[in-house]
Amino acid sequence: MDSSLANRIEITQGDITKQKVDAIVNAANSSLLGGGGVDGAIHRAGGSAILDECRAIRARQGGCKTGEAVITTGGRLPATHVIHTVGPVWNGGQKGESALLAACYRNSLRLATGHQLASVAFPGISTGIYGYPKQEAAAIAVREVRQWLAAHDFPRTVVFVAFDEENRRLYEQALTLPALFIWPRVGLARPAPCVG
Ligand code: AR6
Repeated sequence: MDSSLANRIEITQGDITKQKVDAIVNAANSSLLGGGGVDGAIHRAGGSAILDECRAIRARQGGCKTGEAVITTGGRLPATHVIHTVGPVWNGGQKGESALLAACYRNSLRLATGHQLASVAFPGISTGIYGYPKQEAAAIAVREVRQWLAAHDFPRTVVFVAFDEENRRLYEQALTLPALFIWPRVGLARPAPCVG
């Protein structure tokens, strides 16, 4: 990786609600009204100011579609903002999941750039309740962040927050792979069967 880019990407293990960054990204659902997993943890730690702004966004635009993102205050969190993005539910990999997951990262980063936020922390969008395979999700996250940072000055730094040891390893692995490499799973031509 380009060394200046490498300096702008970090991996940390732990609870994203504790991150002192300009924005943490929430793995939300399209209602924007909260839920379990990291979404529940963010709303609990950040308090009602986040939900109030989510409700106002719902009133304006009717929630948030899969792959899109919206931004609110961080409320009581150490982070000043929360970027809420809605990841795809894993459905076998043939339902456009990878493009939607990539869009989550790009649209979240677009908001960070637009607000000139210096630092953004991402959890593994879709890799919990939504069931996205973690290795592929980490590769997509790393690819999208690299591409975005290479083309934009903001955010200066992106932190991948791994909730556990396994996820931390997967991010480390994805960062050591050549840019644009995504583990093959589906859609590859299979060798022709041997006949006769
Ligand atoms: N800090 C960092 N990562 C976390 C934390 C935390 N505090 N808690 C969980 N993770 P998930 P999804 C990791 O299920 O799959 C909600 O109900 C977790 O280990 O939170 O996108 C929403 O409302 C996993 O790797 O999000 C939606 O309905 C990753 O965060 C739905 O779940 C994402 O897991 C979204 O499902």
